[in-house]
Formats: sequence, C-alpha cells, structure tokens
Amino acid sequence: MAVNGFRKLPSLASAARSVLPTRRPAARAGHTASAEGKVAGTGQLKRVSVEGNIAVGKSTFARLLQDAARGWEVVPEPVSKWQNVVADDAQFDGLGAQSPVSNLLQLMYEDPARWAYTFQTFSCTSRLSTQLRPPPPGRSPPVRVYERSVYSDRYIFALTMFELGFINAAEWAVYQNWHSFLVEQFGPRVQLEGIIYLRAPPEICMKRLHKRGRKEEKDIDLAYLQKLHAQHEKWLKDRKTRVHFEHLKRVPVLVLDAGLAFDRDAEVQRRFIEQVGTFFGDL
Ligand code: DCM
Ligand code: MG
Repeated sequence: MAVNGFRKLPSLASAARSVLPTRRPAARAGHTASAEGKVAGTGQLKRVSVEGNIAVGKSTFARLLQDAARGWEVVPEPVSKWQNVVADDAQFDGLGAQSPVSNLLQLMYEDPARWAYTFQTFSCTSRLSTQLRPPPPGRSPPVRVYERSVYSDRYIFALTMFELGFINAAEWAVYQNWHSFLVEQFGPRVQLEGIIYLRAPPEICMKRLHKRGRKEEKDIDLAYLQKLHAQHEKWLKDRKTRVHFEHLKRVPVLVLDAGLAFDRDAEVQRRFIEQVGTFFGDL
C-alpha cells in the first residue's frame, strides 16, 4: 500500500522536531485587507478561516459556530468534491452527461507520488470557487467562516507534500506559480481578516481520525500528523513560514486549545464562542 510511503521518509522525524518557541499573533495595526475588501464590494464582511490538523475537529467547531446563531456563515471544506470528481463532458457529447467518478482523496493517499500534485491542484481550485461564491441572497452575514483556506492548501499541505518528496521540484514551481497568480488576481476577494487556529497534539488528532473513520484516511500514520502539526506551528504560531502575500503576514490569529473536549464540554464551548466573538469584534 503506497500510503506506507509516508512512513518510509526520513525527513518526517526531523521535520516534526522543528517546532519552535511560541510567539504572540501579529498585531492588527496596518492591516489593510478589509479596506480593500470594501472596494471589491464585500461591504463590512469579515472573512476568517479555521485552520488545524486533519481530524482536529474543524467541522465540529464550525457547527458550534453555526449553532451559536450569531449570524456567522460557515463555509465547509469541499471534501465531497474531492471524493467524487466528475468530469463535465457536456461540451463534448452534447447530452450533458458526466463521465465516471473518481475519488481523488483516495488516489492521493494510495499513491501520493503520482497524485499529490493533481490532488492539490483540484483541492485548491475547488476551494477557490467555493470561497468566491456570494453569500445566500437576502442575507449579508457579518462574518464568513471558511473551513481551511487557499493559504493552508499551499503553506500546509502542498508544501508538506513537496518537503516529503511527493510533489517534485517542477510540480512545486508550477503550483506556486499558478497559486500566486490566482490569489493575486482575485485579490481582496480571497483575503482573510483573521484566522482561528485549532491547536491540538497530533496524538489527539490521531484518535479523532480513527473515531471519524473516513475510509480514505485509514492508513495515515502519526508521523504524518506530526509533520502537519509542525507545519501549522511554524506558520500560525511561530510565524516563520515564508508567505508570499502581504496581508497574510499580518493577519491576526486566534489560537484555541482544541485538545479540550469542545465537542461535548458545554463550558469549553461557551468559552470558545466568547473568545471567537471577541476576536471577530476586534477584526
Ligand atoms: N487535504 C489535503 N490537502 C489539502 C486539503 C485537505 O491533503 N490541501 C486532506 C486532508 C484530509 C482531508 O483532505 O485527509 C480533509 O479532512 P479534514 O478537514 O478533516 O482535515
Ligand atoms: Mg473536516
């Protein structure tokens, strides 16, 4: 099984050790994204992404925000699109028929060297289209919360796949090229005013991953989650990842201790909502 490839790579352990000392999130001063957002016709809308390791509980957290009924709109990660890739052949056969489905998430985990680049291309472009969708008619939410972003696609997943050798140097150059181009072209429409980082030990994510039981992910090992954890720490806590977008260097980050049982502990849930409310209010 090719997922074992994740286990063989020597770079994993050293990468996981590279966790650096903590630092406060960047100050909000000088943040210009929202001003540009207004120019683009998004009004006062604030856009925030929820970031965190695989199975840390982003969807659970998103539901919590939705249930708080404060008018926050939650936009889920389009995972089902990645599990059911359909080629729209309508233009070719004239019948509007769709060609058979493939599960790109599964292909990626089975044979990352073959499929990681393809997967990262599709996950990021499908996310872009989700992110660019206007809010439901008649409703103008004050805050739009995305499950992950085009930034974690690049600075967490694609970068990790490159560092692990599953995306080669040529693919990485191509990826970075179109990613920068698209993000720059869409400009304020894909910028974020804030990031919520759900932070939990990789061991806890591993337990949650097993509990969730998504079949494509059954062979993911702890070393891979540790590597992704280190990548999140570097980007969102230590802020040492080299990012290519000015607003992203200054975007405020709220770090929440997602090692707590926020799926069932009402007190933790109350505290999280309070912290999130304050965070949104300050953006
Ligand atoms: N994923 C990935 N690369 C991305 C985004 C997501 O490999 N750019 C994978 C990680 C998980 C799944 O997709 O297997 C999303 O699940 P979760 O939201 O629980 O992390
Ligand atoms: Mg999820």
